[in-house]
Amino acid sequence: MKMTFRWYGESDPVTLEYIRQIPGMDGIVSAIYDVPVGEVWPLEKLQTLKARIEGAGLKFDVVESVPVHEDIKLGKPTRDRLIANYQQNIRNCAAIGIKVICYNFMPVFDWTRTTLDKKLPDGSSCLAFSTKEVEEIDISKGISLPGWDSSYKADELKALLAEYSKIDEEKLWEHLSYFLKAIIPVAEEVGLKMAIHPDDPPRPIFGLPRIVKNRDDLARLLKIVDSPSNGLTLCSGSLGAGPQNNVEALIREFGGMGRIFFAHLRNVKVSPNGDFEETAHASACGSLDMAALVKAYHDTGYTWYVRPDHGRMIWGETGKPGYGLYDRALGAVYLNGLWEAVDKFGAAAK
Ligand SMILES: [Mn+2]
Repeated sequence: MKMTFRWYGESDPVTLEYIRQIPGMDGIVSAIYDVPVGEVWPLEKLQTLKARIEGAGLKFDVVESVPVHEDIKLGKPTRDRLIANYQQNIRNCAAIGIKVICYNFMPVFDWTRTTLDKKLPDGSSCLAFSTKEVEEIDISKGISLPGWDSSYKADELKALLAEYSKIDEEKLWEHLSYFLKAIIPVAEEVGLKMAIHPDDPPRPIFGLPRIVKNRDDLARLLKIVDSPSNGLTLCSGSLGAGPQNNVEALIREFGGMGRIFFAHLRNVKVSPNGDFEETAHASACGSLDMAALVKAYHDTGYTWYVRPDHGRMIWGETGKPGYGLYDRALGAVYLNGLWEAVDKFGAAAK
């Protein structure tokens, strides 16, 4: 297991120099943020980013994410040009030594929360999701969701949602298959792993289809192109927010197949009605048994990348919700501690 930390580039208030001081931190997960979705990331930009990260004493092996253009998800005629660009992005990433690309196939909305600063009893704040609040949103009037800084104007969003009204789950699967069949051979050729991030939360929202939300979806996806380059980002917080998902079993099944290349390890406190909040990483703070998850990775011989996922805002820190320094650093150290304990004593204890 290699510990990494997400960094949003030079505008990120959390500096590489601080990240380097987290004990056991090995690498940075980042992306090119100033190229429009669907276009090619110039090699020079990737080289500059890599040099900056390595100059700070960290590795740059994982890109999160190369976003997938909506036209690809919608299966529009323009998709072939956009897929060719995506193929070129895979080649460019491989050319600078990237080993894993994380991406997702969620229509329109990426991760969705209803609040970014839910106050917890200890005075910290976290991201949270309320099913009732989401159900009350009338999308015909436009959507303003916290943290969702879309470049769409209200009428553009309306048009996009209208296009998706013709796309059901099976159609979206067709479009994902078309995409995978085009990009996985390229990833294979350049020796890079594609790792899809599950839907967050793992259920349809606003009537939009979501197809990467449970065990059967993950198994189906891996079979579409049965290649060692077609793999998963297993996000415990995203999948764990679905009562249908046993995250430990998913790690054992898909990790056992050697198809998990990136692990997002965070805890989440789930209510029976589907509401959830993002807690501190420790098992005692949420619904997931983090020690059992780490042990499952260890048992499957996991050698790939891991990162703490979102953290709370603590100790008066301000900044990008979910992506402060302190709580994620605590998460990284905790996860490294669990790994060391399992590594040294896990086998004997079993
Ligand atoms: Mn995640």
